[in-house]
Amino acid sequence: MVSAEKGVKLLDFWVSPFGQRCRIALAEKEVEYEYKEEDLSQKSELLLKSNPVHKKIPVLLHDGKPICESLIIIEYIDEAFPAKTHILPSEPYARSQARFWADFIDKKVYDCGSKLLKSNGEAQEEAKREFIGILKTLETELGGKTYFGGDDFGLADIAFAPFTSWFYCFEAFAGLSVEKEIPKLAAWGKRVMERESVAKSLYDPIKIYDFFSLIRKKFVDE
Ligand code: GS8
Repeated sequence: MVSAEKGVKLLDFWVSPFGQRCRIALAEKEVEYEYKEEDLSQKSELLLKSNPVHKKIPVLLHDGKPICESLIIIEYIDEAFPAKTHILPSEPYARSQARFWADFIDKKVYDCGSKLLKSNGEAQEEAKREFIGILKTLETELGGKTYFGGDDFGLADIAFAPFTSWFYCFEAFAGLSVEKEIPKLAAWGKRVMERESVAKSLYDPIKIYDFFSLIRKKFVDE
């Protein structure tokens, strides 16, 4: 265990998939840290000072030094905290592939998944078609492997894992059953939830459903 005195702090917001990625990485590396929940409608001075460019969570503070952007934070955690487990593989080609898929997930999943949950009617149908395509691409990459990188849980798994707790919402709000349409990805989702690092970093899908119900009241005419 890395001791808390090392001064690791995470500025976060409970439902953020980006923050959850960092929580999973910290748990994988067994790093103790102080969790600080941010009110995004009234950001703290510490958040504004630590991420003056984007003003977003998550921010990892290590001995007072800020690191921003979830995928960069994960790589930092992997490099800065020695442990038995490595999030990125050591072989350069395998590292490049882990980064490629984490980047694909980063560019595609949040935006299209949010669109799907914040729309109705034709706009939602269009988002659904696009989203199924994105998930099928991921399923093809996964193939018969246990994790995206093969036998070891890694960067792309951490990048996507938080979205497994959105699967229930996809079905409830958009009639998309990941289990039926993209079964291998659904099975991967169950597998990653068996890891303690993932299970303790995510919230019950019903809590996520309640959160998106409020969001939909604001954004969607039903
Ligand atoms: C995204 C962080 C983000 O969107 C990352 O860390 O990977 N690319 C970044 N953070 C959101 C909360 S999650 O929806 C945020 O902090 N929003 C506050 C704002 O936009 O004012």
